[in-house]
Amino acid sequence: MYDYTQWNHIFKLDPNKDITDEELELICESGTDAILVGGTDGVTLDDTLSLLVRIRRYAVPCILEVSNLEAVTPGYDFYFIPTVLNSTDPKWIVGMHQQAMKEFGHLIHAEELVMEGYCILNKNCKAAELTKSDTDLSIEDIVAYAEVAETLLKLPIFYLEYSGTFGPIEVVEEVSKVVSQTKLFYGGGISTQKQAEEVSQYADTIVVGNIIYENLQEALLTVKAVKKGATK
Ligand code: 1GP
Repeated sequence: MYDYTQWNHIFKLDPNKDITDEELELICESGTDAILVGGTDGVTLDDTLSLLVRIRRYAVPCILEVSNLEAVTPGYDFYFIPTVLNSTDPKWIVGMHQQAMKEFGHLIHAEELVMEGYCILNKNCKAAELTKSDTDLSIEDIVAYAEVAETLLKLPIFYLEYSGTFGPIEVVEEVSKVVSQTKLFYGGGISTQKQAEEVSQYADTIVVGNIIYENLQEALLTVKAVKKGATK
């Protein structure tokens, strides 16, 4: 089984967006540590299944980030389960999880499940709207959520989510000071090698999404940035 705690770079593919075979090959063979399949809306079973089959042509680990239960299929290496710590609706914190356990608990292999404590901070992103996240937070507020993840809930992952925008580096820096057992994931607006290098100083793992579909060559350079940093 793969050790996700050692991953520094992840490409996030949206099953609701098109990617050609040639582009997918470049992504899968880029040296990234894993491919995370996930999106906020329009995610269907057909799409998560067909992307899984296409990614499986390559040796890279492949994870499904579960955002709706209808689109879950066996065969992924891990299932990352988000809980949105700063949601104002309990459904996104534990509600859907409880429903999932009730329905599918008997089918689940616990060792394949990894809980991600999300803190969604771009108020204009779809995920923030959907989950009714409270994004009006100070650095101290955000750091305290990280401490909840690390100290109280002992979550494996704390995910700073700025989806679609590049977040303030001082937030990543301050959060990095309070997590150690919990891995710090950062995602949002990484679109250059320089941004990837900057965030990687503090985050254990960077997640690169949109730029794959906007500028593939820049996306590929983010892997180089992280891997270069790792050998320093
Ligand atoms: C989205 O955190 C990821 O869930 C990556 O964000 O798409 O902005 O790169 P971007």
